[in-house]
Amino acid sequence: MELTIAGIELHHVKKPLKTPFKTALQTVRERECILIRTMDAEGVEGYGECVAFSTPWYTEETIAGCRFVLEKVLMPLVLNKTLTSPGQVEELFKNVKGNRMAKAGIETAIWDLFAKKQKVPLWKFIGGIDKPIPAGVVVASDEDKIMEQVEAAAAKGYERIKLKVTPASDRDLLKGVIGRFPDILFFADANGGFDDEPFEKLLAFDSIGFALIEQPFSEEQWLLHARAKKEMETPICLDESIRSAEDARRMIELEAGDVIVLKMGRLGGWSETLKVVELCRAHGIRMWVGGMIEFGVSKAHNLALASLPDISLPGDFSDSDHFWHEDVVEPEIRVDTGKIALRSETGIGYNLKI
Ligand code: OSB
Ligand code: MG
Repeated sequence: MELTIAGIELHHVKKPLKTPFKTALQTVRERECILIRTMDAEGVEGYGECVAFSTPWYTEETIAGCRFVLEKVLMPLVLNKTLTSPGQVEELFKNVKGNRMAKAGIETAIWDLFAKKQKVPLWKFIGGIDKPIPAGVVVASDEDKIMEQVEAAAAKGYERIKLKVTPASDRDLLKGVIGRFPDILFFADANGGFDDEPFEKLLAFDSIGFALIEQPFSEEQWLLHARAKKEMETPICLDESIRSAEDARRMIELEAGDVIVLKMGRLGGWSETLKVVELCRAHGIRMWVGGMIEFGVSKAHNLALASLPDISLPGDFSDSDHFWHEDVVEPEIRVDTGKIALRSETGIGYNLKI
């Protein structure tokens, strides 16, 4: 098959979160993104979402910087090009350093376009299997609201709940929450918050009952993560550190982690993400699909990724109405008894409302 990228449109979106989202690094109150619509010469459309934040607190990129890179650098590299596979986009972008979230916005849109041209759902196009995707939600609030938010999430049927933690978190409170819901899998996410603390502070989180702890130290702290893996029973999961398949290889070589969170924005798109999946499969590393307070386009791509048989842990998959009064896709993403059904429509299976 062959198609020509005839057009690319960028749509800026900014929406308030229903409730502030507190991490060790930042409290997010409103979210911007750039939605990307690409079309081929016959008018078939593919959708992507650039998931950089307004400021560089999670990765170096920003929405303002991404707009520049998209318009001035990346769009000219793909416009009017004829492609035979979406894997070629990576090659067109190879002389552009970094800027993975900007690249992923266009690259994922082109994967959607190819799946639609072939008239198959994206999950099928990438070799996934049709299964209900287990939903997972993140509780990122003040400590006095954790119990009530976990209760609400449990009532909605979420099988997995991720709690944001900092060195100052009340460990007895966390233990109490986890002990109260024995059927729910609890993850901890530190977003690098343990960097400036004595190592023992982290060790004190080992016996709380978390199924894993995500990114205790910041992205470049490979040696500290290797020490954590050696000294702790709780599996160490890397998020921010994994920006490429090379980073995943390094984690495996250095024994710096047990589990990887896949995020297509952070990895630059589908091609690099599928390389990480292959590497983890070969080395028996467990994986799950992470979120970044995303809108429906990105979530739809993430759902397709989670359909791969190698993804063994529940990801960050919440209902559209968890973060948003109104999502950008039609229909909205719905959790039903703890699961999200894959769509049988072609491509990502959701339409853009704009
Ligand atoms: O570290 O996983 C993270 C949100 C923004 C940036 C980074 C992270 C997160 C989350 C939210 O934890 C996950 C979600 O969107 O459900
Ligand atoms: Mg994380």
